[in-house]
Amino acid sequence: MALRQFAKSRVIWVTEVPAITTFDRNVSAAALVAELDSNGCVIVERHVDDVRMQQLHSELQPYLDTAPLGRTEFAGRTSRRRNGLLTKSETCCELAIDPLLLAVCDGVLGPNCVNYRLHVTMLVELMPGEVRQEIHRDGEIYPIRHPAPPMTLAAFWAYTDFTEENGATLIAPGSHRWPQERTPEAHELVQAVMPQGSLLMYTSSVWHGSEANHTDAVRTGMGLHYSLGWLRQEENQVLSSPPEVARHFPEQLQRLIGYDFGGPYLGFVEQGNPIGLLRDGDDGDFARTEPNLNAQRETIELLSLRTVSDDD
Ligand SMILES: O=C(O)CCC(=O)C(=O)O
Repeated sequence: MALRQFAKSRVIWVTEVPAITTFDRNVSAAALVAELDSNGCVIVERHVDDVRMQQLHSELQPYLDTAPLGRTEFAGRTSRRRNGLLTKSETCCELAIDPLLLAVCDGVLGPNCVNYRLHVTMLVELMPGEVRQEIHRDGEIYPIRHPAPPMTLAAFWAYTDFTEENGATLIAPGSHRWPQERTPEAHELVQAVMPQGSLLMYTSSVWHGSEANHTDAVRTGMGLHYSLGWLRQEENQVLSSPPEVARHFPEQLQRLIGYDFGGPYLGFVEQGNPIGLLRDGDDGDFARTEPNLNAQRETIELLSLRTVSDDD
């Protein structure tokens, strides 16, 4: 609610209509970071062209067509899902290191970690008749009260068109600033309606979930989400892409999935930096961290977690 004064004697309350701001593909990373900070969510329309989307479909669709139906209410009993997308699609590997997206990660996650990670890769296909998903916050997987600084950045790509009727994701704009206990009312949820190739982004405290699919066609989204480098990733990326697979990825992607330190000392293997596992004849320097990581860590403001005794 916002207080608006139109004349000295006349004060009325106006309900702000929640909305997701949509930009075209020429938008700057800075504008997206600012929008995510103020509204918690944003759309870049048609970020990827039809040719690239066709390529993505030809690589991934066979896996989706053979996926089992979901076995929980959350996964959707009339939905099909696939994970481990990097091993299934070269185009997906390219999108995971999309320069605009990583520049947004720099701005959103960068202030709270020295390295961020690829958190999860997923295809979510809502089949005709699927019902509304439980509205949730992605940050719920960590035992941290909301609102919290962004722990994850969801990049949810429209693999098909997202329409009101076919189950476009429901989002509560601005909910990244709501207290832990506040859940969205019906009028606070809006759908991320967007054409194929568009990119919806939202941060970890934002309430969201898929809407019901009332059409005869599927609605498919592709999630490539990112997380702070010192948090456990949702999908075990290095088991999903073991060294013999990951050695064929671009180095930036290798590091992003976990073949790198996640911060000073975080994630070393015996010879030091795990990137060495992907290089022939690299037996490393046995360093358990890198001086630049220690220096970068010093520049990051400390987060404080509330404890029960803080409430006393
Ligand atoms: O499919 C969607 O629109 C959202 C899915 C989602 O948020 C999830 O499964 O965690």
